Amino acid sequence: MDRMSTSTIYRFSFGPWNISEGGDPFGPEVRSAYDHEAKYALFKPMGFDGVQFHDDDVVPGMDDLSPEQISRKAGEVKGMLGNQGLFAEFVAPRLWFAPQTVDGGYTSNSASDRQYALDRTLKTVDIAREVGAPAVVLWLAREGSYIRESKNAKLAYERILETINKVLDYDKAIEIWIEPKPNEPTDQAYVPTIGHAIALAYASSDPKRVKGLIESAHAMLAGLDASDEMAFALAHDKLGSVHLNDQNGLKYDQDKNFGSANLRAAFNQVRVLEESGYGSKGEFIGLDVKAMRTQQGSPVTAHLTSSRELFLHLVEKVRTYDREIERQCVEARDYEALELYVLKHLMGVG
Ligand code: GLO
Ligand code: MG
Repeated sequence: MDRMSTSTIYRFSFGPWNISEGGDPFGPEVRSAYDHEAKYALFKPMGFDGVQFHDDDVVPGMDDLSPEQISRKAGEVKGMLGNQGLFAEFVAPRLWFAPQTVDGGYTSNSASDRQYALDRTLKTVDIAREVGAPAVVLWLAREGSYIRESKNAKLAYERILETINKVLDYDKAIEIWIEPKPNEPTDQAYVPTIGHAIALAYASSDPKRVKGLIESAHAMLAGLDASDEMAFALAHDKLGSVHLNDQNGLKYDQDKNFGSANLRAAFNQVRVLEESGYGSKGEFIGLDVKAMRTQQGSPVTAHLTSSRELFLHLVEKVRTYDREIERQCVEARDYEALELYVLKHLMGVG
């Protein structure tokens, strides 16, 4: 609590996949598709300045295109963003759809699959450069296993690090933000927490350029407190971005609206971000939320605007949180009183 920021003006981002048609593993889509590129015109009016991308959100069908075609398409998207006054926050290689990534990319047992994953990631870096994004995000979707004996875990960690170093070497400016997640789609992932991600950062050939992206729900799926995960990254100056959302217990990754399952946990995430001045160097408040399948209409965007609004209300709650009461309670080690104060403050009762 030695550095308080009370003036950060937050900038928000989301990815086009957050406006979706409501399909799930047990049923088809329930909303009509909304044209992918028409989504860019929605951002600003909704209060968002940043777009998060998968590589093939920028360049659909990129595996079948030449470097020149990829560059032309990415340039076109850059123009569309410019027309809307938007920034590309990051580009993430989608390493979980192709036949070559069935058993993971960087950690696949097949040398040709690993080569595909590296080549695809370097193309993602090219795309990031074209659209002006400062970072690639590695959500290591299938870098894990379904049975422990199927891969050599030590080798897998070495391979992930080797890939990170190759990316750092390929482009001397790009940052890598690792988005940890403990499971889903694999049974067990190799980079389940921010601690793992930051260990990889320090072991890499350019630690300053390797950071983390913390998704609230992913931390909860690991049984951890998302605000502590964020604090850990912030203490190392390694919080590249966040994916704020919520999660109702240990089940599938729900991507619920921020604060909708645990308001107090959301308050603490906002408190930690505020206290550390997150956002003052241009970092975005990224959301990764999914509309309820029951919601009608197209496009459905209420989950995004509600999560943004809730974040801003919580910023107000943090800014009006009485630090003197907190100080007195902490000094007297009266945490019962502190707890009641926090809950009443959140409820808006005196
Ligand atoms: C899935 C992840 C996913 C990533 C996105 C960007 O669980 O949260 O949505 O955030 O692919 O890397
Ligand atoms: Mg995410």
